[in-house]
Amino acid sequence: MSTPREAPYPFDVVTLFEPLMSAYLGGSILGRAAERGIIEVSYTDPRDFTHDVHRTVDDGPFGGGAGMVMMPEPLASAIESVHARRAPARPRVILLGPAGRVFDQRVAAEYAALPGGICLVCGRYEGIDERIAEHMVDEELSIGDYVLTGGELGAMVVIDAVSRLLPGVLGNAEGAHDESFTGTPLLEHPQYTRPREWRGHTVPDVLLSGHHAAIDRWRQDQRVARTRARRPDLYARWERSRDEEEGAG
Ligand code: 21W
Repeated sequence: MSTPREAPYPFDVVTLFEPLMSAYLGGSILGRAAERGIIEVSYTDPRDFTHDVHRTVDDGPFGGGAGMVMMPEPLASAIESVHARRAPARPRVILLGPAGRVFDQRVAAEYAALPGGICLVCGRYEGIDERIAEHMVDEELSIGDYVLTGGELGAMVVIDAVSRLLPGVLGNAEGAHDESFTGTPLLEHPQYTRPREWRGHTVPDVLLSGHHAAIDRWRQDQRVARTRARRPDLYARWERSRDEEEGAG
């Protein structure tokens, strides 16, 4: 998965809305991971790099049109201050935006393995000046085909998905090992807990049988059937990788 590290995994976030993000990321499992020194999330506000009394970070678009565009200089200075603070490490600079490569579990694993961590740049308003994307950013990343009001939710999605891949973030050492989208891309089997009968609905008998081989077989059948029914795209990928394995072996 990812190599063990002695220093915390460094996340940097360039955002106008630190309170919004730290309220979420400071709680729950990620807050505990930060307290335990497994991750470190630092925030940089482009507004701190303005020089006018209004601390202006946006302006209307050249060529006309509705909405505001984030100006290049405050963003550039914010990104440069991250590099200065992290040097000699070189975090990958990732711009969150709807036109980027689409985030998935493979991208999360790729980021988790980066020794220098990642710097997530969030835009607000109608986006940012294109020259930042061209000259200050290593790659652009989308979290899916829908339109948000800014990059902060995207950055939080990335931090959450990357963090849970780091050793020690989840309770057990095995952690994220056996789940959907890692290894064979199948969905998970259904799971049940007590009571055995809830409002007249029972738990599948095989799960109460104590027959572990039968349980494993049932779970695998469920994963295949559910993936075929709900995610034909993933099912096709799984069939291909299975056929390739058979061809090679
Ligand atoms: C929405 C930024 C629309 C830019 C004409 C030319 C981050 C996001 C975002 C946003 C535009 C992500 C324009 C999936 C998302 C994000 C705000 C483009 C400007 N008009 N993943 N250019 N979807 N969204 N419009 O929206 O920042 S990750």
